[in-house]
Amino acid sequence: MTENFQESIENDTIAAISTGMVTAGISVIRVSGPEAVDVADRVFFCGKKKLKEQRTHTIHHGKICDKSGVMIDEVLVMLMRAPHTYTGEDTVEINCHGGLYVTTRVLDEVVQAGARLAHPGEFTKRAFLNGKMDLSRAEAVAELIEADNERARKAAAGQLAGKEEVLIRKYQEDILLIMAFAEAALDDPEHLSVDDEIDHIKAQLTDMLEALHDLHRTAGQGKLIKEGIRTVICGKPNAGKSSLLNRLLGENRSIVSNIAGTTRDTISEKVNLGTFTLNVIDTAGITQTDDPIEAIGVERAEDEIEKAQLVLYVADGSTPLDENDRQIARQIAGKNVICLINKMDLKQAFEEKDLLELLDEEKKTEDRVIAAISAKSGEGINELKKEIEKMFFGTDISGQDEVILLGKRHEYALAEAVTALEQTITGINQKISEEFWLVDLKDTYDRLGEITGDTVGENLIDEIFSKFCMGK
Ligand SMILES: Nc1nc2c(ncn2[C@@H]2O[C@H](COP(=O)(O)OP(=O)(O)OP(=O)(O)O)[C@@H](O)[C@H]2O)c(=O)[nH]1
Ligand SMILES: [Mg+2]
Repeated sequence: MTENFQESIENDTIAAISTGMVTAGISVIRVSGPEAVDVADRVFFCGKKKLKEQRTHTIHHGKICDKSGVMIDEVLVMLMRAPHTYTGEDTVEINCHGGLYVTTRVLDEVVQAGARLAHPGEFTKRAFLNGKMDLSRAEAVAELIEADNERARKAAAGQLAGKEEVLIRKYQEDILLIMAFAEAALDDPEHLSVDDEIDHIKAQLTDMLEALHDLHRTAGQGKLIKEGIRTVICGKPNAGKSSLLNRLLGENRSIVSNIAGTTRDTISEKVNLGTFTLNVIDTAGITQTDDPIEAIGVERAEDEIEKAQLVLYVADGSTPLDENDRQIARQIAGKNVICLINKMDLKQAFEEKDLLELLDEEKKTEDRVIAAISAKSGEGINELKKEIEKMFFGTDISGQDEVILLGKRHEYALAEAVTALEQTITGINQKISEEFWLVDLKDTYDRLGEITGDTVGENLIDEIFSKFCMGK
């Protein structure tokens, strides 16, 4: 439980730069701990005013000075007293000017005045240890900072708002009630009987198992949202693959030319499409070739198709389908494919049904869509984004409401909870004595507790917070 760690809270005052280490208009230096206000009073001057005598949650204008009284910067200071602060401790935030040097100088003064430099994630760790948030919400802070698309932000914000915690604690509560009843029945067999309630208990646990399975399945989505969809752009030479990458990126990253075989090696880029992210690999055109270098490129393209979660097959709409397209159709069989008929701005040399026929002659692709685009003009690109979103997430962003597991730790803990719950139900089905299946049920409870942080060890807590950024 959180209380187990209470004695291990280091009772000193910590400080760090909470804004990024880049030159900016303003930087924030956060100071937290029992001495935070005294430390600030040693470096902050505003006439005769002492922060110690001021009300909580007030802002003060003044200057930070060194020991000899020379001004280092003109600042705004936010005074926030425990317990209504992020860490649950007395906190002072100094808004100074955002030059790297001046910010570091202000931090130096704060440290010389008695604060210790904070470790990465130490403010949030204190928030957790002081019971301001459960572990799932504390981790959501890091997820939110790292989020690079709207789906990731939304999932992290939901977790920060406690959506996952509330859900997990609800299951824990249900388990606790069953355990309490079973244990009461063991103590008082004359008046209470588990056997009388066993069908009801089993039904309840079976429903819970289904819900936990569903929740566990969201981890796949979480991974896609966080890490991006591994996407390969393939097609025959000159089809417009590199033009498509450039169009998606909004910049000329990959060399485009009318010479077939321009792209020789694979090129990887992270493409942020607003609501989700693609990890796109542009490849060499697939063709039969005697050129040994081009052949290596083709081999790499084929390897990338194997590993891809999404294949964007670019067909050149201005030239007839040929043997190269047939070879590609074989390569992409069984994958999630979006077939793009590119160069829709030019006279078309074949129709959509011709491409469908070609694909169907080869093995059927898992899930495929055909769309016309022009990588050159950008026509059809928005529709392409929508198709990808539909293929991987089912709905647009407004439909993303459920809790989505972010992070392996949550996924593993939940998988173990599912296993323990399955064992509980198996035990009940086998009519073993409740003392035995109660052990598995308690295990389910504990595994769920790993997500909220109720049942994790101190080492794990340290490990989790050490991955946070400095100043958070
Ligand atoms: N009209 C028109 N031309 C396009 C379009 N897309 C690409 N092109 C042109 O087609 C040629 C080949 O484009 P690339 O993007 O280099 O094609 P690629 O598939 O990467 O070619 P390789 O790397 O050689 O395999 C260039 O001259 C592009 O300007 C399009 O939508 N319309
Ligand atoms: Mg190319």
